[in-house]
Amino acid sequence: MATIILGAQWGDEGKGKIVDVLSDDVKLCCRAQGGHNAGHTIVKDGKTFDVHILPSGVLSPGCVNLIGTGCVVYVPGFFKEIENLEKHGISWQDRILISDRCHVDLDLHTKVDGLEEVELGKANIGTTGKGIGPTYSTKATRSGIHMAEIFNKRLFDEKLLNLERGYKKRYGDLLQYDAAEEIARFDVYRDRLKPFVVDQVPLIESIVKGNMRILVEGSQALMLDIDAGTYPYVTSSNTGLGGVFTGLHLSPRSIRETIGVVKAYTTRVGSGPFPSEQLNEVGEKLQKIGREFGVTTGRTRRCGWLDLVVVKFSNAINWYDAINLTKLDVLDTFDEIKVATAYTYKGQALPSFPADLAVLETMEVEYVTLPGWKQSTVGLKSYDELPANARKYVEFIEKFVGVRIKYIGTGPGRESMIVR
Ligand code: 2SA
Ligand code: GDP
Ligand code: MG
Repeated sequence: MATIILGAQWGDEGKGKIVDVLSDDVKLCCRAQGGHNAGHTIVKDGKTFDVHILPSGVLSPGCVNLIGTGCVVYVPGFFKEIENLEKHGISWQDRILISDRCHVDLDLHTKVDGLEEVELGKANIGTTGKGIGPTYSTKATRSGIHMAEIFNKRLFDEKLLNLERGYKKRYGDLLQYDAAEEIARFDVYRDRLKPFVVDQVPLIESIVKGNMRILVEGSQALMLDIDAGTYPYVTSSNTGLGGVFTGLHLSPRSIRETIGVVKAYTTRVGSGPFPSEQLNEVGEKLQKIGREFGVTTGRTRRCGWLDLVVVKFSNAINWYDAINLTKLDVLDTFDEIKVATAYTYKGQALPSFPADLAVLETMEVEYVTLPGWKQSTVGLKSYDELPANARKYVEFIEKFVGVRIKYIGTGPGRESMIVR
């Protein structure tokens, strides 16, 4: 049976931490979508560890980790992460698998990602520059290369050169790319990759039929979902519940629990609408205390109050059984805490998060103000220890969204967690 962990806002809610905590007891931890654009941080025994394409279950010794079919894989980045595990003395042998149906994110895609952003000018998406959009694009136009094809050199080389030819037609000399160099690198990767690449279909089937536990780690978050998010300011995969089924071929009947990860305030990295953004000292304070920097790119994350319209919207799509509220401790020093509870447009309350960017730009956001608790919650492990106003904050969210808050984060370390 599968436990599914999904980001409920614009990402970086702290998915890595809960996945690490829960992966102690599971047989298989899987990523279903995205690529090395993701940055998931785990703090264990005081040491900080970031993963990008590897699932966060990799730090749990008994857990096998699968990069599922719906993911895109940048092979040099994959090996760099393996080397990082070795550097930290983490054993990984026989515990890391890649689906043979994953699409390959080439250096060529990375270059094209950069060119597309330049082409968009001021309207750029603010991508991570990791080639994610172009790789999903070539997958959809059926010109991409999937993992299994790496092992047929003639086919791989031919497809890569075809892709290069197509992009050259579009970008001419703006595309500075050395196909021969990338081909030569794959000549080396070919043998190194072989032991990692598997057919995930019988693997998932045997784990589900054997009644073993699976943990699914979402990357990015619902508001960056290509269908449900703030399009076009989204990533190129289905980051919501749907992506789990297409990316892993799991049956909906095998879901045990879906957990939405909600940061106690909101952040967003990259361009696009952000109704509760605070371009003032509140935003700066959240950014500073919360150490809100991109794990993959180092970019400063935009910050604002918790937006419950967003959380309700993501719950309407992902159907959370429980919420993990993270980074509650970051709010410890605020006198008052605001929470966005409604949007109004032309004097009318909007029923849900709107699709139209023009509406998002001009609508008004309504807030409820709650008293702060002005007391440290850092490292607290039991709900009763929380100050009364912190409990009121938690219960306000719970009641508004209608989902039980089962886990509460009170610090980056895996031990700083309240389980209710
Ligand atoms: P892309 O590169 O095509 O997926 O970018 C499209 C949008 O998706 C956003 N995106 C992310 N948002 C939050 N966190 C992500 N991972 C890194 C992190 C981000 C970083 O954990 O901090 O280091 O900058 C992530 N990955 C993609 C992206 O910002 C675009 O808005
Ligand atoms: P992810 O992409 O959802 O896995 O989240 P990131 O790792 O990109 O960003 C979350 C950041 O918050 C990381 O630096 C975590 O170590 C940190 N973090 C997670 N939970 C908590 C918490 O409850 N309190 C504090 N202070 N930090 C946390
Ligand atoms: Mg992240």
